[in-house]
Parts: sequence; C-alpha cells; structure tokens
Amino acid sequence: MSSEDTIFAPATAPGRAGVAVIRISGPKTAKALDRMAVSLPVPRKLTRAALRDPSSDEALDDALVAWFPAPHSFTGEDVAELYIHGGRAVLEGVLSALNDIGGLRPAEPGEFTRRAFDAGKLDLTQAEALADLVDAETRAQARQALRQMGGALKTQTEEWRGRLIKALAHLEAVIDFPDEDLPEETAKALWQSVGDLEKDIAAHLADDGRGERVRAGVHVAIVGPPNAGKSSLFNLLAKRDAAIVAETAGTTRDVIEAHLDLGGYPVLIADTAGLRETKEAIEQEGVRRTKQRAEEADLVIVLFDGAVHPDRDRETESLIGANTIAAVNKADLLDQAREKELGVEDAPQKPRSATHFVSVKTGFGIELFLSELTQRVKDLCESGMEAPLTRPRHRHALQECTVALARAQNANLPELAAEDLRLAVRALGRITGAVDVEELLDVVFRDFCIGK
Ligand SMILES: Nc1nc2c(ncn2[C@@H]2O[C@H](COP(=O)(O)OP(=O)(O)OP(=O)(O)O)[C@@H](O)[C@H]2O)c(=O)[nH]1
Ligand SMILES: [Mg+2]
Repeated sequence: MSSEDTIFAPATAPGRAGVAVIRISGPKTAKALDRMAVSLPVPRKLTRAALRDPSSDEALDDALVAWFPAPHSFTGEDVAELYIHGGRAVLEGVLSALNDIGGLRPAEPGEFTRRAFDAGKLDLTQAEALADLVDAETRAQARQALRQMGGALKTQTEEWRGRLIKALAHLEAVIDFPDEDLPEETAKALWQSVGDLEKDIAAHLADDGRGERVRAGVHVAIVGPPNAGKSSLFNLLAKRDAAIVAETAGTTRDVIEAHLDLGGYPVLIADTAGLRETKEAIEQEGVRRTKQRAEEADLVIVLFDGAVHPDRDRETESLIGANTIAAVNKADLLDQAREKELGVEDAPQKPRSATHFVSVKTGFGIELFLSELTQRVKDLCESGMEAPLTRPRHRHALQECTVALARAQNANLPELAAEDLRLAVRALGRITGAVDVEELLDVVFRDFCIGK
C-alpha cells in the first residue's frame, strides 16, 4: 500500500444520521473534488457545494466541503472533508463515486493516523491517545486520553530522553577525548543526573498501573456467603436485572460481569457464587472462580448476610483486607435491639473503611456505600501524575530503561556505561516512536566541539 495513494473513508459511524463525514487524504484530493464538480474552496473554511457523480453527472448531495491543503492538515497531506447528509444511499453514492476516480482507494483501518504519524504530526503516544479518545466511555477515560493526545506523555518522555542524551554526550566525550581530563564536577554531575533520572522514572513506574486502569476499567468483585444479596447488589449497581436473584442459597454459580460508570470512572463489576463448603461439583467450580476473582480484583466488596450471620462468619471475615469494602446486607431485617448492638443507627456516620450496614431491598445505607465505592474507585484511578502510563508498552519500555540506567551506574568501563545509556535512550525512544542516532551526534558536537 503506497502512501502515494489517495485514500478516503467515512469518518463517522455507519447508520442513519443527520450528517456523515467523509475524509479524503493524498495527492489526488484536489482532483477528486474537481471531478465531483466542486471548485477548490478557501482552505479551512466550510463551503457549500453541490456534489455530482463524475461518471453520470447525477446530483449526489447538497453538501459542505472543507479543504486542508498540505502540510497543514491532520495527515500532513492534502485533505478534504465532505459533510454530507447521513442517509445510507447518499453515503454509498458518494463513496462509490470516489472509488471510481482513478488513484483513489478506500482507506485501511488507522491509515489516516498512520500517515499523520509518518508526517510527524503526532507521535506514538498521541496516536494511541486518539484511539483511546474514540473508545472512551467515561469522563475519566476521555480526560486521560485528551491529556495524552495533547502530548503529556510525549513531552515527559522527551524531557527524560533529552536529559539522558546530554549525559550520554558527556560520557562520549570522556571516551573520545581521554587525554582531556574532564573536571571532577562534570563527571559527578553526569552520574548525578543519571541517578536522578532513574529515580524519576522509577517514581513514574510506581503508579500502581493507574493509567492503564482508567483505560481498561477498575475490576471490582462482589463476594460473600450464599444468599447475602450479592446478585441483588450487582443488579442495583448495573441498573438492570442482569443476575438471577432467588431465596435459594447457591443461586449464582458463574461469574457475571457488567460495565459501570461510577462518577465518571470505568468499572468492570463481577457478581460471584456464594462462598461455602459444598460437595456439588458445579458449585465447587463456582466457589473456585469466586476466589480467583477476589484475588485478581482491584477492589472487593465483601458482603455479609445480615439475616443469617449477623455476627459475621469467619470465612467472609477472613476476606477483609486493604482492598475491600465490607458491608452487612439486609439491615431491614435486623430488629431494634440488634440494630443498637451493631450500631446500625450510627452506620451512616461511620468513617470510611468501617463496615457498612445496607439494605438493597429498602435502599438503607446504599447512598453512603456507593459514595465510598466511588471514592475508592477514584483513588484507584487518579495518580495525580501529569503523564500517566496508559499501556503496558510504555511500562515495559520504562522498566527496560531503568534496568539499563542501573547497569550503567555500576559499569566498570565508560564504554560499557555508554552502551547501557544508549540502550536506555533507545528504550525511551520506543515510547514515542522516535529512535534516531542523528540527534545524539548533534548534541555531542554542539556541547563539546566548540573550542576544542
Ligand atoms: N430482606 C431483605 N432481603 C434481601 C435483601 N437483599 C437481597 N434480599 C433477598 O435475599 C435473597 C438472596 O438474594 P441474592 O441477591 O440472590 O443473594 P446472593 O448473595 O446473590 O445469593 P447466591 O447467588 O445464592 O450466593 C433473595 O430472596 C433477595 O430478595 C435485603 O436488603 N433485605
Ligand atoms: Mg447470586
């Protein structure tokens, strides 16, 4: 597939809509407009145009056209956008007319963005963010994607890389000009900066995967004894009857999942089989899956059955830990005396991390429970970092970088240290998609050759 080709594709989702947008990019864009009887509009101004089919001269649509001549366009090439009526017949008519024009072909998935990357309009992290923004389902996801698309991670990575290249340039000078004694402070400053950089990157890596979590969703599991009301709570959170609720203990046997938007944060919540000793093979498997889910989850809601085990059963108790929210359900069944004993009356005032008393049936305590759940989900997503790592790819590259930095600091020979710094530079370059040696040479010459 040559990038000489002029490509086109609908930029809007398929289906009936008021407006559909078709994007065209490549050297034959102006020709395509001309063939459809559109005289070249003023750049970057929406212009009304009657589109015609080049082969039949039939009217295709009364549309709006925007013209972005190279290089000031998304792809860096000549680009046009056609804002047409969103009916299927109109869309198909225009697409087939474009297809009939020589030198034009439908775009491959991601091809516009790929061209933008090739033209240096955006780096890899920005291209990734663009995909994330299109996929974003919650506000937090959109916010994170927008920040990264604005260059947050790119800028951060380039800043690290700049510092590292400078350190490497100093070291190269030591190697290339061994006779010129490098002042003691310069050598010290060099290794100081490498050490600082290693710490900065390590701090970034110690974010507990928050950026990735915002992309993928916080994994929450509801666990507890059978009949506690786990499925009832799950349905309440999912706002639909997704799981079967029944008086029979052992109703849920499989893991059931639902996507939630909690306060703008994405959550993948799982309802599970009640935990109990059982001889029944299917239920045993269900219990095994519950335990596995609880282990893998970012956050576990431990739900006790207020009707049967008001004193909290041991097994469920043992599940409580740092990543759990504990709640006793069926608060409506607790009698007055019992309520006093358990402190139900104080429940809404209880501090965070204390056990909640709730009734999924009456709604008692649910608001407070939800607000803690939302807060905990938020805590699992927000790192306060300007440029969170959003993909495992970023993390791997940074890990590789810190390993190389640590090795460089312990190397016996400057040549070996330089090789490790070079590997570290490459690892960073892989994040943004820019790995080039020229840059390094430039710095070496600029910083050291003057006056030599
Ligand atoms: N009184 C009362 N009953 C409730 C409450 N929440 C759930 N129930 C009832 O408790 C029973 C069990 O509810 P489920 O949601 O199926 O419980 P579960 O924990 O999913 O049970 P298993 O799937 O068997 O482990 C049902 O009859 C519900 O209607 C509540 O707050 N108060
Ligand atoms: Mg259930």
